[in-house]
Amino acid sequence: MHSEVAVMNRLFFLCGLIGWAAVAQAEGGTGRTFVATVDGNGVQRVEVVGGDYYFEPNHIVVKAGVPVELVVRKESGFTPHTFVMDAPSAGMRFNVDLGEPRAVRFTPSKPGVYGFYCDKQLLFFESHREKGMEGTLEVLE
Ligand SMILES: [Cu+2]
Repeated sequence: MHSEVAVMNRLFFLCGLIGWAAVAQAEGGTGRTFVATVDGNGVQRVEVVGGDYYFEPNHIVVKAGVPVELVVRKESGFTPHTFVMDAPSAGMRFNVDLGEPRAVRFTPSKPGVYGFYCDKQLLFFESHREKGMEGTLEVLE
């Protein structure tokens, strides 16, 4: 009986945690969402900055089948960073060294949620990705 109560309490506690995490995510507590619009040339322009150890914005929403011009650059600092997208099935595969602003052009071919990240890692330390340098590109129909 007692153990059942303990299990129920634990379940309630977990549900609370998950609810809290969902709210924190929706409020963008650790990042920002950018919803791309299609400009006069029919291109979705997106700018992303990478730094120690984040991408801003870290949640990008684009439309499928419309060209994207993604301009990536690095926040000042000595730590090298990259922007890696590895979703060849959706027409998106590139690995860019961040520095001066650089444009990457692609057309997302398939709706879905795709992760991007920095693939740098210093020796045996945590990778930049593990330190939070990652984000999601959401491709809508
Ligand atoms: Cu990095």
